[in-house]
Amino acid sequence: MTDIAIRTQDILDRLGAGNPFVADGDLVCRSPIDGSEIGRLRSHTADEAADVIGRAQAAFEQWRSVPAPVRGQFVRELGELLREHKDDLGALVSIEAGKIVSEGLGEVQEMIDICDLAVGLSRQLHGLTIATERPGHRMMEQWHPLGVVGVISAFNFPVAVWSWNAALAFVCGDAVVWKPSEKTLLTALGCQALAAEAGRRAGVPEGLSAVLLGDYRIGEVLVDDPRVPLVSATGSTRMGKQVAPRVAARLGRTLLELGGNNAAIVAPSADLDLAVRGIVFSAVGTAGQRCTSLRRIIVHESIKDDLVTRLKAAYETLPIGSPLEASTLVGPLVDQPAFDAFGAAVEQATADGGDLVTGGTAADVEGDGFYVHPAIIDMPKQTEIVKAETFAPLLYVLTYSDLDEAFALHNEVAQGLSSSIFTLNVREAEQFMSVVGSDCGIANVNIGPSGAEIGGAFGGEKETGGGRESGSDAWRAYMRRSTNTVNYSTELPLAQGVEFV
Ligand code: UN1
Repeated sequence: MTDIAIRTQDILDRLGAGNPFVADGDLVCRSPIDGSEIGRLRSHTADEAADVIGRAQAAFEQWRSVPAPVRGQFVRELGELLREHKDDLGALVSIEAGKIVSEGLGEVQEMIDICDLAVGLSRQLHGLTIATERPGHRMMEQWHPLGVVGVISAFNFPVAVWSWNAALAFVCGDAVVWKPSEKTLLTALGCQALAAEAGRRAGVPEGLSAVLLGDYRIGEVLVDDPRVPLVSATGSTRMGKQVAPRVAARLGRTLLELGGNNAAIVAPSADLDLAVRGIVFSAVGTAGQRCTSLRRIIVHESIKDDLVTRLKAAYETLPIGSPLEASTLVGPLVDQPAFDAFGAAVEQATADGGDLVTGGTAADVEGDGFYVHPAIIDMPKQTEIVKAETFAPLLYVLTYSDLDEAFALHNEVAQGLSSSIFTLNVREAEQFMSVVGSDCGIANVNIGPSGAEIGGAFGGEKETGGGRESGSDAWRAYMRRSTNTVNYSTELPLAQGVEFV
C-alpha cells in the first residue's frame, strides 16, 4: 500500500467509514495525486438500490411528521461533526479529488456553512397568507415535505454539493439517496459515516440518508424510480440531457446544475492588479475543474496586451504539484480522459488560429498523476472549442472594442452559470448585471465567477439547467406547496361570483 492509501485508511477509520478494500470490489478507487489505488468497493445491484430507496421512503414517512425545528437538530449535529472532522474530510477531498489542502478544507467549510443556514431555515419554512375575495374566508399556503430526494453529484465537489442538497432536504422533511461520482466514492462514504453518526445522535429514522455505489446504471435506478419525486443532478450538460427527460417521462422534478463556460469581461477602467488575482484564482483554482471556473476572458483592446503580459507572468510562477504540499496552488487533473481533453482542446484552439501564450503541456510531477501547465490561448474569435466546456485549466482570451460587443460574445455560448466584469465604471457594472447584460445565474463585479458563498442561490440558465441550490429560497425545490382555503363563515360564497343554488 502507498503512503496515500495508508493515510486514506486512517482517515476513513477516524470518520467511522470502515475499510475501503472490500471483498469482490469491482469499483477501483484511485488518488489523482499519484494514480495509486486507495480502495476497492462493490457496486450495489439494481435490486439493492431499489431496497435502499424503499427504506428511505419508509424513513421519510416518519421524518415528515417531525417538526421542522426538531429536524434542524439533526443538521446541527451534522454541522458539529463536520467541524470536528474538518481536517480529515478535507484531506480526503484532497486525496480523492486532487484539490489543494486549502480548497479541500474550504469545501468542508462550505458544508458547515450550509448546515448553519439549514438549521436557521428549519424555523423559517414559511408560506404566505393571501387576501381572499370571499368574506369569512382565509387563504394560505403551507410547504410540506416532498419525499425521497435523489442526489447525483460530480467528482469536483465530492461532498459540498451533496450537503447543499441534503442539509436543505433534511430540514424540509425529506430523505436523501445519494449517487456520488465513481471517482470520489471514499469521500462520499466518509461523509455518509458522519451523517449516520449525526442521525444516531439526533435519533432520526434508519435509512434517511443513504449512498448508492455504482456507475450510471445505479444512477438510472434513482432517476427512474417513481418513489423519488425530485432528482437533483450536478455534472455535465450531457449527463443532464440524459437525466432530465427520463425524470420528466414519469413527471418527476429535476434540479439541474450542469456545465458552465464562465467569462470575465475586463473593461478599460479595471483595477488590473485585482483583475489578475481574480482571474488566476478562478481560472486555475481546483485545476480549472469547477463548474464555475473561468474559461473565457473578454478584454478591451486597449488593455489586452498589458493584461495578457501580466497573466503570463503570474501563470509562469504557479507552483504545480501534489495538492498535499502546502505551497502547491495547482494540483492534478482528475484522470486520463480529463488530461486528454485538455490536450485536445489546446490543439483544436491553436488549429483555429489561437496563439498559445503559456502552458498547455504536461507538467513533470512524480508519480502517475495527470498534472498540466495551465494554458492561456489568445483567440482571433470565439470558435466552437471556445464555446465548449473543457474541464481543465484552459483560459481563452477574446478581445472587444465596445461593451455591447462584449455582452454579445459573453452570451453567445450555450451555458449560463456564472460570469463577472472587472470595471470601476458604475454604468458598465450595472449594465452587466441588468437584463441586457450577463445571461447567467450568477453575475459578479470585481471578483471572478468562481468561489460563491452559501447564502445566495447557486445555479444557472440555458444549458446549465436552470436549478438553484443552497441559498436564498432554494429550499422550496425540496418541498411541495399546498394552498388552503378555509371558510369560517356560515355562508358559501363562490369565487368569481358564480351562483349555484
Ligand atoms: C461546482 O463546481 O460544482 O462557486 C460548484 C464555487 C463553489 C461551488 C462550485 N462554491 O466555485
